[in-house]
Amino acid sequence: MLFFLIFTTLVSQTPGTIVLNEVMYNPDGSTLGLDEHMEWIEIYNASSEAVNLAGMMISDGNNQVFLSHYLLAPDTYGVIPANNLSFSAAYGTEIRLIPWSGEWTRLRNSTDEIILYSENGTVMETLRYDQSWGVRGTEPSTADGDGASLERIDPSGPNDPSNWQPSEDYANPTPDKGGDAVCWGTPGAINSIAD
Ligand SMILES: [Ca+2]
Ligand SMILES: [Ca+2]
Ligand SMILES: [Ca+2]
Repeated sequence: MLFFLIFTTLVSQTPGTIVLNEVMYNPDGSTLGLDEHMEWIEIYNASSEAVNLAGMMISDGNNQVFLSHYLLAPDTYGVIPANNLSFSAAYGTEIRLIPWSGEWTRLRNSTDEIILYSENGTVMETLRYDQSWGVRGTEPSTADGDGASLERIDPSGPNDPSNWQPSEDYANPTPDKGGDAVCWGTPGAINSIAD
């Protein structure tokens, strides 16, 4: 078991193995809740073996979120929520949540940076999202406070608006109390716009 853990840690935390895959930077306040409670980040293990997340870190250059020991299986999605209780109350308790410590890297509703570090401090990737990602014509992006998350289309593709777009699960809406369609992204599951 010890050998297994060391092995997976040493060989797997290289760029492209664990990737940023979905971001809820501006949750719909009327159906989901406040940003400080309801933001979340989804990561994906794109490699062919389990990866121990211990020591990995997510930062925006200010706050630091340290991932705790967790073996993320290959081809599996894990969610890092701003607040576990709020997340589970909204999405249920079946979704894989990654334990973490530190201070939540508040995701600005305009533009912000999300940097993923390996356990030895190597930058694995940087996502610099913008509220303009997903804008169609004069309509604001549905990821910018209208319920959708920002999803990565191809986990191995670039971190730019060609590869990140609002989630599109409006086709199977769960209505809110007022009967309006609600789409809160796909935390813990394959993205709705995945290739
Ligand atoms: Ca936010
Ligand atoms: Ca921030
Ligand atoms: Ca997802």
